Amino acid sequence: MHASNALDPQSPQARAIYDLGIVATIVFVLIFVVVAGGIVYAIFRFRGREGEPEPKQFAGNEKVEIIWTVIPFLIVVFLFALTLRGMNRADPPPAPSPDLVVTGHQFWWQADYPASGVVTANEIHIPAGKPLSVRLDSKDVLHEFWVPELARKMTTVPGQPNNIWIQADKPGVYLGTCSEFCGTQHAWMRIVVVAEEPSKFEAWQQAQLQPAQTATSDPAAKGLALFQTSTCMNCHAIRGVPGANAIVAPDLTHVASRKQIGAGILENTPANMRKWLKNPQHVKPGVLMPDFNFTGQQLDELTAYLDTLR
Ligand code: HEC
Ligand SMILES: [Cu+2]
Repeated sequence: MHASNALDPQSPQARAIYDLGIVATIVFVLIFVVVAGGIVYAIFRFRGREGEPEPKQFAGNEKVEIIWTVIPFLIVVFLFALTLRGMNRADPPPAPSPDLVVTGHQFWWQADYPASGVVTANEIHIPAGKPLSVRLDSKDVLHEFWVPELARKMTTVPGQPNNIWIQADKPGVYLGTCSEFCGTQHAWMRIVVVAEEPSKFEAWQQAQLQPAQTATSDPAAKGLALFQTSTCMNCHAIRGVPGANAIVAPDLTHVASRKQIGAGILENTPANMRKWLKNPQHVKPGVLMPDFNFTGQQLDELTAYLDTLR
């Protein structure tokens, strides 16, 4: 996983935006050079010199005025046409039903795959080479979904879904982020996009569809009991655990299969999971998950249980 780079497009959609940006930049630089160059030339060529007569004075020049109206007009028309083409490539109309629904929450992303029924958080998998129609929504405030290498950025508006297309030319891991200030932990609202071969993607979907296995031996079984009795179920779902179906917070059915905890703030290791459970407010101040003051033993049990959710 590397830092995201808007200047390194990895999909036809992102490339359309990048190409438009490059052409526009070239045009702007040329205009700057011509205008600034003309000024600099005139300053030196026509500077007042000792003993020289006053230059000829005149007002209005039809020829020059037509030229400096027509040329900028043509430039604007040219950029307008390129922009329309770019918009058409980067942002075609959405599919009738989305392949993926991404919902912003303070401060994490929910991901639903309507066709298969997969529900996950903060890490989406996509088949490489295939464009996916993504519907973007929000549960609370405005967020903005942006994976610079794969797609345009798009605001998520509560109750007013927007759509984008996302695609990756080749397998890889791409990083995205919330790019509209949405509260204290806005900067830690990352999304990981894992693009993989279609067969691997299919296998991932099948694995995600499995309900969680019930922990039967300690300490994980004790951890499961703690999960069921510590109000976790008010916010989190774990398919396979009776009553655990809230979606106020990330679905934990396969939390151990994800790369990160807390939308990017920690790498997902058992040690970091324990740290998170010990004190989420310390790890991610202002996060919408309370501290529980668990004992060391309880933390070990919960960590052991969550580690079974692969
Ligand atoms: C009041 C709601 C609430 C309760 C209760 C709650 N959580 Fe959370 N939890 C959240 C939210 C919100 C997040 C996402 C935080 C973020 O990334 O901004 C979260 C994140 C997590 C994560 C990280 C998931 C991920 O994919 O990054 C784990 C693990 C977790 N909670 C476990 C628990 C456990 C175990 C309990 C019970 C002891 C619990 N939570 C109780 C709201 C809650
Ligand atoms: Cu946000």
